[in-house]
Amino acid sequence: MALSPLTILVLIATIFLPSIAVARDFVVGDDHGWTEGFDYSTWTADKTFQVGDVLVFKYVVGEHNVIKVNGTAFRSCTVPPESEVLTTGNDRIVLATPGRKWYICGVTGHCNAGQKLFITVQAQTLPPTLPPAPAPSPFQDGPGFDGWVPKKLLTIFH
Ligand SMILES: *[C@@H]1O[C@H](CO)[C@@H](O)[C@H](O)[C@H]1NC(C)=O
Ligand SMILES: [Cu+2]
Repeated sequence: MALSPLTILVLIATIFLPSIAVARDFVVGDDHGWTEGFDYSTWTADKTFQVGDVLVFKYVVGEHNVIKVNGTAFRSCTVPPESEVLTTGNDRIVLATPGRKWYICGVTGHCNAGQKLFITVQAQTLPPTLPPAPAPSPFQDGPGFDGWVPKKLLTIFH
C-alpha cells in the first residue's frame, strides 16, 4: 500500500511534535527586554531552562549587545578580547548543552548596571507519559520504542 501525502504528513508531525512542544522561547526580561537597570536574577528565579530552549535578547540595535562569557568575566564585568558579539537586537541563543551560562552586555558600564544574565540549563527531561524504559540499548528496536525515543536520547547525550 502506498502512503498518501497526508498520511506522511501526519506521521512526520507525530514524530516531531513532542520535541517541538518541549522547547520554549524565553524573551529575556519579558517586556523590559535586554537593558541595564533590570534585575535579571529575579527574572530567572521562577524559571527552569532546558536543553533545546531558546533565549531571545531584544533591544534597540546599537544600544546594547550580547556576549557569552564565563563566570569569571561575568563577576568582574569584563569583555574577553576574542568575544563573539551578538548585535541584531533580536538575538536568539539555542541552549544546546546543560550547565551554567553567563551573558553580559559589552557596552561600557551596562554590565555593572545590571545588564547581566546567569542561568543554569537542565538536561532535557523525557515526557512524564513515557513508560519506564527496560533499555538494554536505547538504539535497539523492540517493544516500547516508537522511533522518537532514541532521537530524544541522542539529543540529551550529544
Ligand atoms: C574565563 O574567560 C577568560 C577570557 O576568555 C579566560 O582568560 C579565563 O581563563 C576564563 N576562566 C575560566 C575559569 O575558564
Ligand atoms: Cu547594554
